[in-house]
Amino acid sequence: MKKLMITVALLGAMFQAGAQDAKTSAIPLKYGAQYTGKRTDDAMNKWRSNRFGQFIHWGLYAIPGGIWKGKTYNYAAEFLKSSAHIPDATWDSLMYQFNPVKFDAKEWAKMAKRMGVKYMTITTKHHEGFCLWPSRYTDFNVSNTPYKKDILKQLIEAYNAEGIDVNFYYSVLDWHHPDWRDDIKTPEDSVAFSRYLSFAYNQLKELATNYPTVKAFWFDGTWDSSVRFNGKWTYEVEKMLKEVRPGVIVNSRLRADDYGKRHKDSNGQLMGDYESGYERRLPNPVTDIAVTKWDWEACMTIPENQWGYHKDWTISHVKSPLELLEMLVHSTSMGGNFLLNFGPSGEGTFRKQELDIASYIGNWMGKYGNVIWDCDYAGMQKEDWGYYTRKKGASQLNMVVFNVPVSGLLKVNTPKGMVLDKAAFMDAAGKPLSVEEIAANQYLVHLPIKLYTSPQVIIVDYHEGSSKGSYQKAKT
Ligand code: FHN
Repeated sequence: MKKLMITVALLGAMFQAGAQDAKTSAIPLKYGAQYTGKRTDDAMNKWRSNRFGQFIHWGLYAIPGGIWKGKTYNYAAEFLKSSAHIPDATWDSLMYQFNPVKFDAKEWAKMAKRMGVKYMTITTKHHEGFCLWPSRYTDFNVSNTPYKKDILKQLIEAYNAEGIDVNFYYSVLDWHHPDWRDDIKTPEDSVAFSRYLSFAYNQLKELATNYPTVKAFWFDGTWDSSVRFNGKWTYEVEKMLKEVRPGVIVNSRLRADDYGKRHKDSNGQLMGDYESGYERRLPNPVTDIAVTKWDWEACMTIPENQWGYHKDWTISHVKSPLELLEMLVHSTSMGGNFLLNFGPSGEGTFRKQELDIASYIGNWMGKYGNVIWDCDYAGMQKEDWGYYTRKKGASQLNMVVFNVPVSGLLKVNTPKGMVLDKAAFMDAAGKPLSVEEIAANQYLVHLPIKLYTSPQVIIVDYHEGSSKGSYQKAKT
């Protein structure tokens, strides 16, 4: 019934909008996008310049690690409670086993620093409802485990000490809380869910207040109709967070507008400070190029779909360091951030594949991180050999080459007015590569013919001007 009423209201609003002056054909919204375009304040500029982040999914689900009573469940390990149909009380009792004796926040932060990430997003509370901080609003938190200590406090101190920003993931979906509802079917549902929304609001205010260096909130678990049709609550949460923590950044998964639209409101405007719908996928460099108009972030698992720790990674493809590095470069080349997920074990350790990936990417970032950090979409079409990035305001173009053609010739199609002057490998600046203009706004960069076993970075100097040669257009 509610959805029918909303549909009628939306149709009415659209009709009304149609009757309005063509220039303001927007549907009137109380809880739609608060602004259009990109934020340009210091906090958002820093978030954008970070480019590379570490996602960490850690909770009680790390203890069973996808296996229950000897049976392996192939679905995402953080969903084991539902995959294995585990009763609430049984699952909640895992709290009394949570004692990550090998957890060392400083070691985690040092690994992250070496990997080249500039921010880390930690699951403060995932769908299971267990809190990694001593929340005063629920006993289902780390202070009531054998471990006792505040995980968030240790992580924030350790990562901030390494110069890495910390953001909070928060799942609105909460399987543990008795007042959670995925849909409002009865007046009792409505009363209970209102209590739940107050609980979640208070927890979020607690997080924003007690951890003052938090830089962003990463909302999840907001897809159910109970949240979607509570646009007012989502609006009030974002408003509160930005009052408690001025400059704080909120992803697009929180807000819902007056009609239950998420990410983009009923007028197609992005809600939240960046688009966070790219999950285990990246925008297409051609068909999704519009994404460069706003800030966005892609989050990525190392296996096909494991966010929390799963004991058995043989059940799906495990992405190689090179695959993940290319995703990072791809994201930067389209003006987005790349958030790579790690799922520590119940003891607080990372598996060998995660450590190897961190080490490989870290070695590359140690040499070439300046073509990622503080870099953006270069405004040029994607080439077959790889990706362009460009530091804001610089008159240099970065070419990150993953696929060297057998010819050794890298074609560069420049926008009108860009003239290439010289090019050289980033780590061989003194040995220029040959740059040949072959047509209007078309060049070839000549590479030595040899086997390349890692992504090559070429820095190109250019100036504003027009092509030297005069090229006859074909008469067809
Ligand atoms: O269900 C969650 C999942 O466990 C994980 O947290 C991802 C991360 O983006 N979000 C949801 C699935 O879309």
